[in-house]
Amino acid sequence: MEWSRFHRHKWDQATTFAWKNFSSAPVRRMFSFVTVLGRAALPEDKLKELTELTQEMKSSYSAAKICRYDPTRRRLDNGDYDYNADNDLDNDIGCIPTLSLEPHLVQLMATSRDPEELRYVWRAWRDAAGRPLRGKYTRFVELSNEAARLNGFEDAGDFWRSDYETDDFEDIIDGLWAELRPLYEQLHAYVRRKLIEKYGDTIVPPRGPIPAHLLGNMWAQTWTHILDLTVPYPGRPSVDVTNTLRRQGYSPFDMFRLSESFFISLGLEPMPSTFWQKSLLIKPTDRDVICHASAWDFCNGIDYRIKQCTQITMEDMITAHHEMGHIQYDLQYRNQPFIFRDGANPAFHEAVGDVLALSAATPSHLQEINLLANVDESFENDINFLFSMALDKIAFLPFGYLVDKWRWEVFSGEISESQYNSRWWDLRVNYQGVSAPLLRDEDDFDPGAKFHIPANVPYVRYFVSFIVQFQFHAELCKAAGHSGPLHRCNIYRSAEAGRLLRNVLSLGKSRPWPEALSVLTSGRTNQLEAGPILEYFEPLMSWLESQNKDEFIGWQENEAIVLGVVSSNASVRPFSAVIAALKSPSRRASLLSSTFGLRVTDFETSPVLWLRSDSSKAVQKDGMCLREPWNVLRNPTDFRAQKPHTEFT
Ligand code: KAW
Ligand code: ZN
Repeated sequence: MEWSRFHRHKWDQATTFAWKNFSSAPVRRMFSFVTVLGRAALPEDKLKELTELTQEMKSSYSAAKICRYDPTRRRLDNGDYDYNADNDLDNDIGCIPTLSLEPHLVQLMATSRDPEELRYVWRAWRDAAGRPLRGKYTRFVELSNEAARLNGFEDAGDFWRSDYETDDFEDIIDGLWAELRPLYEQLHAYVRRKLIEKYGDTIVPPRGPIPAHLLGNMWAQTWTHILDLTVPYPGRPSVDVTNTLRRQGYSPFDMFRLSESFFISLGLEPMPSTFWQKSLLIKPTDRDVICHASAWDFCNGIDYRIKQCTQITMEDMITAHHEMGHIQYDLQYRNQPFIFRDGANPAFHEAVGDVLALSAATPSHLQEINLLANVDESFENDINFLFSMALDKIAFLPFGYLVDKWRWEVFSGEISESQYNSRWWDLRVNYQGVSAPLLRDEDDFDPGAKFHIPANVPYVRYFVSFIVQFQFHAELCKAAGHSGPLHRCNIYRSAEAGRLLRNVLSLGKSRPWPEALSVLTSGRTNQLEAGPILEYFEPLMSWLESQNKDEFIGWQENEAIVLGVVSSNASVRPFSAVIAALKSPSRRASLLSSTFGLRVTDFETSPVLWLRSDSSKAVQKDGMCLREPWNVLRNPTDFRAQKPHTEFT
């Protein structure tokens, strides 16, 4: 509130000038930033409401906890977890939710290979973190739009996109995704096959989207934690150094020191002493904190901090580099005028630490710092390394894109409140090729179960970052005199690479980002380009294509495998028709024996259906015709409006 008042005061002063006619371009640029008020444009009462709303959503998300999975209880006859009973039972036995996202659920999603347990955790997290936010989010959207419109933008999405200072931003990223999608589809098809080998084709559909709970991550956004299930050439030294870090007794501070040493090796800034005194690098045990990693610039030239509930894992070591990249950028532009102390665009800020991590994670560097035994530069080792990088960098892309695609459409009104969740899943299926492992409906609010939605942090920055960081990598490698394939480049100790990086970062936001790209590339380009990331992964792309020769590439939505939970008052067709059939023992038997994907146990006691739908294959059996496109089942609120698709004759 204090900041908003100050900002409004500065705005009052700035708008008295006819600044658009000023001759100095940097001064015009300064004015163009100061004269956008953001949410401070709202009247006092609404500003307060919006601020409190955001705070509440963030706290609610951060305090969310779930109960432990108990495989000995609450199971149905067929072994499935009994979702309908769990709330009642929770009350009966007084379960106290104790598991928080970081570290418990992150670790569970990463390491559990029990699909029942994974599905329980996946759902319980969304019940605890997403659902309660739905109402608040609706109001939040209204107020955010109101603020954006007071600033002359069409809506809050339009306002966010203005950070990128270009009119065709959506077309640009759409084009980048189109270039990268073939690589994603190859990775997707290969991973799907490996998951079928592990879990079977009754859980993972050979031509369908991958169930979202099996990819090692709560949001299926990066897939590095299923490397063990998918590694191209098993039996070689793992490029995941988690165990080595633990064996060598690394502490969170050691991991940040390690990251710092990489920055210093390039001739960049060490962390100031206050950083080491005031950062919070270990999760406190005496209170709830927002564990999602963040980096803070207190704008006084001395105080810079990171907050991260650091675990000793390779993933968190990479995150340490990522967060320290934010601080390094802050340090590099600290001598700019206040208004220019920011990234050239939000994606640049996200990219800095990742650029270093691209070198730091190479097998040759890990050897150099004693985290990996000798690895020869064989084809197989290269593919293993590239594959593990792809589980991070390529798997992430569609998620990085769709989160804000969803928000832009919510802000513009294209997605109404009654479609929040179904449209989220449309995007998840279409872009990522992942499906909800069980039915979702419009009481759920699955976007809210991802930090950046309640915390109101724009997300497309990560998509752009994941592309532009490879442009950085390629240029810094050139500066460092690297020759050979891009994925083997390690810029450690290169003063030349450090100098080039410093030149770009120290500009802050004083010039439009295309100029910063121009500095980076010595004038070769001022645009976002997919070329370098494609070049980096080229050997993997060829390998995946050869592995996937006989594979179905892509996914058909109606092949998804979904666990449907049918409530007993399902009076609506098509479920009512299914239920009627299930209540008749003879019909039930025929359904049970069917191979086309409807599996049920005793319906009277366990109203749970396994549905594998396929509208292209209408099933005729014992006089029954069952036709059930998955998109009808996925969203019960949807199908109420539609003509029933299921016929029992
Ligand atoms: C990701 C990014 C890099 C490497 C691996 C990754 N895996 C997934 C991601 C994307 C994303 C995620 O977790 O979904 N990563 C983050 O959210 C890292 C956190 C952050 O460093 O980006 C942080 C988010 C944040 C913003 C505002 C308040 C609280 C948290 N951003 C910053 O701290 C930050 C600091 C300075 C300038 C801009 C942003
Ligand atoms: Zn970040």
